[in-house]
Amino acid sequence: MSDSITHPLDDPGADPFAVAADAAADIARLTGVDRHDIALTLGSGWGKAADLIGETTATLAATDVTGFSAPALAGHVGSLRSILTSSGKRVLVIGARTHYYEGHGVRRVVHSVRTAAATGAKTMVLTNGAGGIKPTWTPGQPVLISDHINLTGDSPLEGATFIDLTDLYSTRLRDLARHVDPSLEEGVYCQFRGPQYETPAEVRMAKTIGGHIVGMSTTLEAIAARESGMEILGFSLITNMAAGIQTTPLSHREVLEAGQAAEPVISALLARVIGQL
Ligand code: 8IG
Repeated sequence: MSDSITHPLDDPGADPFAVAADAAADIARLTGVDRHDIALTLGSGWGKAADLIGETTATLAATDVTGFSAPALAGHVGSLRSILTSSGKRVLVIGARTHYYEGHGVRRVVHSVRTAAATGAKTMVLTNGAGGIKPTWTPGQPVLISDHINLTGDSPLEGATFIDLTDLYSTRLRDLARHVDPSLEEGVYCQFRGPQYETPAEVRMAKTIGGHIVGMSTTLEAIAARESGMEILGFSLITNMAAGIQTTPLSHREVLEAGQAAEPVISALLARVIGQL
């Protein structure tokens, strides 16, 4: 990659937390907001939520913030927004996710989470679009993430950093989300490396080992968020039934369309949940 030579996280001697602190200083300077309370990463299908959370006081190009990369994919928005809620909370909305499958390394995948922590955020809300394994689920349905299985074989933790992952997806925050919408179901999220979707056999494996949702993000970010001491809430939008659960081939277009159709409903839900945090 042409930018990899100068990317601050690609220097093996760099301290990723120092780079995150620099990014947080950029955000404070460019937004005029010294500290944020909540961070929200918007995955596919969730993009409209930002408009409903509160008043946007600043919008930044992710590329103006230290260590952030340009978005790899159309449909993924490369911006950061600072939002003021009606209850006076400051929300940092991250519309620029770096995926593990982009191959830039896990430091770049979790940089936004470490930056969010460095801005002061105590709560990390992670959203994504994903495939559903539970046969009762339908495309367009939002579900809470109750736990995860990290199948990337990688970790954002460096060295002998033994981090407890009990109650990683906070029971307290899930209860709060269900208070807003009692019909919310939940499941275990399996992160595959991607970018190919799973084979039907891989989906059967995920089901056998206790998974309900298949996706290509979130678990590495959640681990980094826990390492940084944040409380985590995770949502998946089921945009498609996982391969083999649905009998027709998966297409990226279908995934985007399911996301677009569900967007107003799930965005309103997310905004209401954030209003309760
Ligand atoms: I949207 O079916 C979306 N993202 N791994 N599998 C995986 N990621 C996804 C899927 C899916 N749908």
